[in-house]
Amino acid sequence: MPGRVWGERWSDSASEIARRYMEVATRKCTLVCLAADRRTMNGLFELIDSVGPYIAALKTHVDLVDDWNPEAWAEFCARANQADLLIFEDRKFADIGKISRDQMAGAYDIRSWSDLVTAHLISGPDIVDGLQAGWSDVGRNGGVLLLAQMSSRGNLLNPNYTDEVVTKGREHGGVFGFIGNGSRPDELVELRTKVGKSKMIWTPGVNLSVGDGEMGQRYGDPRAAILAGSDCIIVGSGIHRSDNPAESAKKYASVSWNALLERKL
Ligand code: 5BU
Repeated sequence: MPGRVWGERWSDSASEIARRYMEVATRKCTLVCLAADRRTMNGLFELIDSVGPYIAALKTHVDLVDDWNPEAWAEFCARANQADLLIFEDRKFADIGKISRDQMAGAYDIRSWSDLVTAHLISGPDIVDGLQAGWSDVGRNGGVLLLAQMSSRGNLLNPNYTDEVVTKGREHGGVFGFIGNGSRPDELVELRTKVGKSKMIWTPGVNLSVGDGEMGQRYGDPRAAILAGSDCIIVGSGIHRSDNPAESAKKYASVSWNALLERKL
């Protein structure tokens, strides 16, 4: 069933986690990853309970929750699993391989509950092995999303850097895919050409209302991002700051899913 909508992304994918994502997305008819940027555990619980059915993945910043504690977090992850969601910690690791492996442990123990994490490739390709070792240390599988582009204005990830990241990341089995700039469909088309068909591209910087966000965040149209080659729209304030997060999530779900069906035709 997922093969019919995902085409080569499904048939050419060697990643178990990527397949899991495509299955969840197909089951729930949504290509939305919610950026759950709320700063209290109660705010997070409220959010997951209301929008869980309309999203396929949940993106966290574990270090921005004011009242974080291991018990509440375990409950939050249990609810995410019950809601059939992949858990994605947007930690943007950037250190050498060994330290990245150790950072997967520590107080937050990211390796034990994340399915996906983000990383910069600025320190070289060993970071991917370090992060994969982190998951192996606790007998789990996970996937790394490398930052090939960013949505924020003035970022330093220029086209040459993007090329290097894609060339190195494309061949690595531990790389689930790449972060692309959802606010610029033309850049995404280029990125998709470089990446090929078999790896994921996930995109922050999308919002259904026009205009840009705070502090240099840029936004683009979610449908345009999917048509340009994105496989998942990462939506934060468009959902969690709306008056009715469930209704908004439903809207993003249907826009993203319809765009995927349209892309296949
Ligand atoms: P927003 O509220 O939809 O703007 O939230 C966007 C989220 O995506 C937020 O959690 C950021 O940390 C994350 N993000 C981003 O906005 N741009 C990027 O290039 C990357 C991550 Br990588």
